Amino acid sequence: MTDVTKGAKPCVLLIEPIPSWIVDRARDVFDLIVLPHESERPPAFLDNVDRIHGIAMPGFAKVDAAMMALLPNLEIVACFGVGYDGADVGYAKQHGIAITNTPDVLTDCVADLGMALTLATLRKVVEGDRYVRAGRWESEGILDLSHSPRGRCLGIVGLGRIGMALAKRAEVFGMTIAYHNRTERDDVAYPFYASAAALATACDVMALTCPGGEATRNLIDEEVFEALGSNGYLINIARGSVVDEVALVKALSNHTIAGAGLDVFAGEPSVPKALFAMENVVLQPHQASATVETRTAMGNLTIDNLLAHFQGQPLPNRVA
Ligand code: NAP
Ligand code: 8YV
Repeated sequence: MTDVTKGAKPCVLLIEPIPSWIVDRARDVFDLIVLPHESERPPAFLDNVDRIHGIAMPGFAKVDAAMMALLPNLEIVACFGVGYDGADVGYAKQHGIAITNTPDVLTDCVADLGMALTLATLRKVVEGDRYVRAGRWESEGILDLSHSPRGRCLGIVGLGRIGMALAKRAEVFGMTIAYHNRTERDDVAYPFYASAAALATACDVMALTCPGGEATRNLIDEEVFEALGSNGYLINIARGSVVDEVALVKALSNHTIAGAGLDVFAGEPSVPKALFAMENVVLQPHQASATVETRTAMGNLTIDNLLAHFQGQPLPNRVA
């Protein structure tokens, strides 16, 4: 392990985008190599692979086995995000590479966007904005009526930190809560459903707040959309990979479901073009945690995890 107490700054590869003031703070304490994108291989990276002991990466970046294998002295991958599905956990475990993340500090902001998407979708907030800007209010009269969240059931897939924070917000807006996890919780009274399809049958709005990765890939599929039904809505603030996107586009086009609020997509930043023309869909550029306050806290936690590692201290947020 590189020992920072002996003077030399440990060499860390930082994959962008990470806010500039966090990069500046990282530069103060690490010998920093900045990679504009995980797929790039500039000489500044390739000529220094032996020196790199740590990686700081956005939660949605891909640090796969091939990337880690390039770095013979890699000791730690610190994710700038709570989701770490972009890092190859199996390879890291096999090679004694630690993985850390940034839980808790982003929970409120992500839940806020989940609630904002729920309201925007049901209450036609973005559609209404487009309607006014296009002069249609004046030329066509009032917008079609929207729907109240009050009295509707929010079905949460992944009732963890963010799911719970979203549940609390939804209750303030008069919604009831149900959920699906792999394991039933013994500390909440919300009804539990053993599958996503069973939850979809019972709820009006389904919100996704579970991790991405192979275990949840395409968990929300055609069967779930059929069960959610023509008055049902999907809100995704988890990962694009959790949803079968082809089935989603079909369900929205055929009105199998009523609408969707989406912050995340399977092939980000590419978004299925068919969604662009749909009035009943609200789209966001994976920005649920993207406030100055939260991204600063996430950046500081990412650096704290790296520093703890290089100082031989216990890691605050080790996940593998
Ligand atoms: P968390 O506290 O670990 O909660 C995850 C929940 O998902 C747990 O309740 C877990 O319960 C459930 N879960 C795990 N695997 C599951 C599966 N295969 N099927 C069904 N449920 C499953 O994590 P968190 O801090 O709330 O974060 C959740 C996720 O939100 C992250 O992993 C990330 O992908 C996403 N996120 C997105 C953004 C964004 O910008 N849009 C920002 C932050 C986080 P069980 O273990 O009992 O299954
Ligand atoms: C960020 C996220 O968008 O925490 C996560 O899992 O997806 C988000 O907070 C991302 O990690 C920023 O790098």
